[in-house]
Amino acid sequence: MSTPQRPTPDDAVEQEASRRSRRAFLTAGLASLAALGGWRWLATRPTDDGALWPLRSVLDANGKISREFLSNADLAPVFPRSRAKAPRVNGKLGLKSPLDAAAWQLQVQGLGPNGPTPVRTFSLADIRALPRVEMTTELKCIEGWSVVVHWVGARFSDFVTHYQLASATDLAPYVHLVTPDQQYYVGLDMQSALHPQTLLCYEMNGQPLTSEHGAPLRLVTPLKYGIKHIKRIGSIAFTAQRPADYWAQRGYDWYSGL
Ligand SMILES: Nc1nc2c(c(=O)[nH]1)N[C@H]1C(S)=C(S)[C@@H](COP(=O)(O)O)O[C@H]1N2
Ligand SMILES: [Mo]
Repeated sequence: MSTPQRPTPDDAVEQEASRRSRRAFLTAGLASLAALGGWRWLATRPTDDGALWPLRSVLDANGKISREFLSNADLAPVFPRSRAKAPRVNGKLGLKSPLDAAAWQLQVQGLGPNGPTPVRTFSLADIRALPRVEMTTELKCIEGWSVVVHWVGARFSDFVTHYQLASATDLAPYVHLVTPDQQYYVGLDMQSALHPQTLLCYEMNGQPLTSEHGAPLRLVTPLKYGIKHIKRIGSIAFTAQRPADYWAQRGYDWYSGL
C-alpha cells in the first residue's frame, strides 16, 4: 500500500473532509443500528453462532457495539481525486457473456427466523436513489499492483437500512455476492459489508462503469484486496453460514484484508 504524500493544501482539505465524514459515519452508523433493530438482533442471536459474533448475553452486546464502531472508524486512506488513474482490467470471471443492461436486476435473498426469505429484486435506479457517495481510494490486487481510483456508489449499509433488508434478514452474519452466471462469488462478514467505505459502485473515475470493470454494479471495499471487489453483481444473499468465496476456495485468505 502506498502511503499518502506529505500534506499539500489539497491533502489538508481531503483530510478535513475525511475527519468530518468519519464523524458523519459514526452518527450515521448509530442511526442505522437503531434502524436495524440491532438490539433485538443482538439479544436474540444464538450463542453458538461461530467466531465472528460470539455473543453470550445482552451485557456483552454493549461491548460488541463499541467495538463495532471503533473498528468501523478504521478507514482506508483517501486520496485527492487528482491522484485517480484508470486501473487495468483484471479478472473476467463471471463477465464472459455480454451484459444485457436493460434486463439486469439485482436479486436479494434475505434470511428470516425460518430460513431464506422470498427473493426481492432491485433495479439500478433503486441503487442510484440511495445517497450518492464519492470516494478516492486505493484498489490493491494480491498480484502486487495497486492504483488509486475515484468511485461513486451507494453505501452497502444504506442499501440494507433504506430497503429494510436487515429486519427481513434478522441481520445474518454473512453476505454472499454472486455474478449473474454464478462463475464468480465473494463472501463477506457482515461487519465488512456494513463498513462505511463498502460501496455498491456504478461509476469509476467520473464515468459509468464499463462492462469489464463491472457494470452495472460492483462492490468496492478498500480495506480488502481486489479479489473481494466483485464486478457485475447479480445476486446478494444474507446467510447464516460462511458462504463460498471463489478465491478462498483456491487458498487465499477468506477475509483478504481487515
Ligand atoms: N466478476 C469478477 N469480479 C472480479 C474479478 C473477477 O475475475 N470477476 N476479479 C477481481 C480482482 S482479482 C481484482 S484485482 C479486481 C480488479 O478490478 P478492475 O478490473 O476494475 O481493475 O476485480 C475483482 N473482481
Ligand atoms: Mo486481483
